[in-house]
Amino acid sequence: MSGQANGQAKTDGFHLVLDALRLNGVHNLYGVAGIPITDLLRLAQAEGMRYVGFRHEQSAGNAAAIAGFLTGKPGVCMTVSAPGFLNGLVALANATTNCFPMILISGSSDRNVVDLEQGDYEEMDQLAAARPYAKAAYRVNRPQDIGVGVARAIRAAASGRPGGVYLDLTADVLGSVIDVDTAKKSLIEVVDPAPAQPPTPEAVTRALDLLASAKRPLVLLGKGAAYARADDEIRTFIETTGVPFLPMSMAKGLLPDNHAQSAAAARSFAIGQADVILVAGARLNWLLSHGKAPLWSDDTKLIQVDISPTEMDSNRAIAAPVVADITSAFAAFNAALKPGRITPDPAWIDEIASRKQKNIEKMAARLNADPSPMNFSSALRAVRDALAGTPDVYVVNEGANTLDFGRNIIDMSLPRHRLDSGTWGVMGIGMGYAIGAAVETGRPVVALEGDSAFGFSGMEIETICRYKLPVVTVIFNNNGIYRGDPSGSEPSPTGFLADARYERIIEAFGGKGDHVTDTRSLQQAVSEALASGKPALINAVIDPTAGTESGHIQNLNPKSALVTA
Ligand code: ADP
Ligand code: TZD
Ligand code: MG
Repeated sequence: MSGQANGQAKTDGFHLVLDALRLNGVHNLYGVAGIPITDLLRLAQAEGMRYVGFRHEQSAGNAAAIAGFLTGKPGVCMTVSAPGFLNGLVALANATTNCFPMILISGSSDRNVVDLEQGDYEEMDQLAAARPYAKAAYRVNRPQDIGVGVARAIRAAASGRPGGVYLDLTADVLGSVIDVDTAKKSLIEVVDPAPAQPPTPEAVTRALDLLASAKRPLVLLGKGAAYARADDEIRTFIETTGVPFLPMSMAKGLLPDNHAQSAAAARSFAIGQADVILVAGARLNWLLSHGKAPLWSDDTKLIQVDISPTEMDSNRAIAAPVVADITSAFAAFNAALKPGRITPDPAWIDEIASRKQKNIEKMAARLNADPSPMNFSSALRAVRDALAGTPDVYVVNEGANTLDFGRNIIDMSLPRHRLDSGTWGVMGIGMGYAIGAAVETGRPVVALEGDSAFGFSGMEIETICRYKLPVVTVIFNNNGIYRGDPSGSEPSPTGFLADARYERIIEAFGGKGDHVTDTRSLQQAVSEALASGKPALINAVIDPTAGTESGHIQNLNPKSALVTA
């Protein structure tokens, strides 16, 4: 705390905000500097906090959001007023959509001017703008309320279903001076910010009874299960019961993808034919076809474990709802399991195994081909081989084909190591997630980026080089969104400049750039870049005709009988 005035020890809003955050275990900040937060960020650094400065608030916000997913504590992003806030708001909304705990703190202009719309510098009613896109939104109007504001933001972000919280700090509050004694008393150390929510015994019995009645049971794990850090409880349950499991994209690695009970290579068959499915930490949204035909059978009975009570029955009937946190729920399941009570029919296990085998063989033929130019399968096989033996590398993945092929080809063996476009299928998370993961974990990150996807946050390559982060970005360069244009044609809505030399972007900032056209060079470039621990960007040239429109979700494009193009 700072200075003296009139013989009394004084502090100010700047100091108090940082004191409140540190008291609650926040030591990393992500953001972009400017009025009115520049001094706040300088002070944070001076006081030993880690501040990572970005080129665009959306990436800073994405870094904070993924920090939340990776640590289980809200990640914090700081922005300037109006436009900086709005840039960060996309990331806040994305965090809320994905159930990641995050706090967006923005400085705001003087209330007396903003509220009368008198045209202040960067004027905007940020609180009102944030509210529809955040789990909660608060404004601090007096320095003695900073402690409460931060405490409320932390609780709202982390408890129950996690999400993004907006905290508005007026320029006035930041600059206000108050007594150290008053300030100290106003701070709150949040006790138990994400309290356990154990299931009721009835819910546990109902769920296990239903699972025990099943011949063809299946467990479906979502990123909420990964977030819950119930790694041991889930693994024990699955291995004790012998029930096959399927991970959603960001739940990959909760159990290793090469686990004998993984049904991932027989996904449609397993979902379609199961008689009871236990869904844990996954919503039955578009990513799961809303739990409806043709992927799902109407006869399948569902158990759902989720911390949010209103998730139950949201898309189809849930026969056995278990409203609880996943760690408590699986601990309760394990405690109540009687040996031999839940036993999948051996024919079911055999059927899944033989489907898996067939699909793996089919995929192997595609993976082993070595076309020139490379396609998505061959290039991702090269990346997979480069990653083999280094399970503790974080994988960030966005794009359309790059994402869909990447999810299937790159196996994960550790939980919370795959970070991707998530619930919105959003582009632009790549560099922010990569930076957040590198900063929070200190581990290497490989970002597998469609050339379009990369463009949304590509300037953050400078950030990666500035902080010397071990991030290896691989651009799957097929000259466009889904595909490239034929040479000589006018640029189409999806086509980009042919043969763009993305690797030169990182060279401008002193990083290592590579331009590769074959699988052997790609594998070698990824291996070397990871071993160096230094920023690298590999421009992998992919056949511009290799991708399909919209990747695996072409069916979601609206169709009209009148449009034939
Ligand atoms: P995916 O995209 O992997 O299918 P979703 O993001 O759709 O996963 O679903 C995550 C779900 O997990 C949300 O419904 C959320 O409420 C739930 N969830 C998050 N954390 C926990 C937790 N600790 N315990 C139980 N459920 C949780
Ligand atoms: N804008 C935002 C923020 N998110 C989006 N998902 C889109 C636009 C639409 N979109 C997709 O859904 S995928 C994609 C866009 C623009 C890019 C696909 O091209 P890519 O990947 O180069 O990243 P592939 O490998 O060429 O398919
Ligand atoms: Mg592309």
